[in-house]
Amino acid sequence: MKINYTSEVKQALEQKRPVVALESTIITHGMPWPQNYEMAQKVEATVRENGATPATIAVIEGEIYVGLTAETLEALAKTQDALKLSRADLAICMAKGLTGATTVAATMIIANLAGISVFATGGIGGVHRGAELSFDISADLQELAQTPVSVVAAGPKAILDIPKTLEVLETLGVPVIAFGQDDLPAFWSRSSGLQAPLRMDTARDIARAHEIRKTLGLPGGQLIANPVPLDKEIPKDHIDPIIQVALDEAEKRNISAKKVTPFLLTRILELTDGRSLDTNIALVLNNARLAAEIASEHSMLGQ
Ligand code: PSU
Ligand code: MN
Repeated sequence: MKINYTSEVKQALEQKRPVVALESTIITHGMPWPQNYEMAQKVEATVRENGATPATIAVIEGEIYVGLTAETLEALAKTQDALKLSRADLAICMAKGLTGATTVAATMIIANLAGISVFATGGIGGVHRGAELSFDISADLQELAQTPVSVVAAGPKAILDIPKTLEVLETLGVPVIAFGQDDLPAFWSRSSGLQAPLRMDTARDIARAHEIRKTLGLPGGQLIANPVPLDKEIPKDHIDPIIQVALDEAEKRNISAKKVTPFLLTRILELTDGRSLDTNIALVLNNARLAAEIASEHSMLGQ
């Protein structure tokens, strides 16, 4: 499999220095231009400031890229028609020579191929509200069950059914680890009102647990739920009614499948006058910081 690496990422991997994978759907489908490009650059800078090399992952004209140049990143951020690639779409996009942004699931697959153990994003996909009728459960959950990458997110997105998402992750044997607190964070809010199944307080323990899972022969990764910084959080009772308005609209307009998450994120941004975007950016940067620390611990463990 041909993978295009930036020289920076290639060198870091060869020298077993810390590398953090970053997804691209958050750029193309999660935020508007130009904030998406500014966010992507800031995330890469944050990873570097914290001692690791950033590797933003995407498919450009049918080829896999692990690490993007500033020009490619800018072009991708401006693209209107990039595909949203999950596990099911990756090979088809490549066979057709098309350009696509990778979701959490597809980014994990490529990170693993490239030998990268740690990945930072905003929020993962999960079980959608009303899934008992729509059957809408993100492929991100299955991926966490089978691909050995630790994903640092701010918890499942609050637009989801969080209790059901936790149940599915438990069934799939995925460790859901709150970082530094007992409560499970819920993306824009520091707490979902639910206790997280597991808690860890140091990057070192997270890296060690990842390696121990491998030694035990357990497939799959870990979900690290890192709470958004306090000064940027939107408390649960403030965001919940706004989410409800967006969900009602999505239902009325028959938004389904891949379009649901981008539609809800865009509507919530509008309904909060941009505050949700501010919070989204802050939490991604916070996750990039923790992911860089975890990646550094992996390097020290000699992995
Ligand atoms: N986190 C964000 N913004 C996003 C996403 C995550 O802050 O846009 C994307 C991720 O790529 C995730 C995807 O994998 O949404 C989930 O989409 P779906 O619910 O359709 O599986
Ligand atoms: Mn879905």
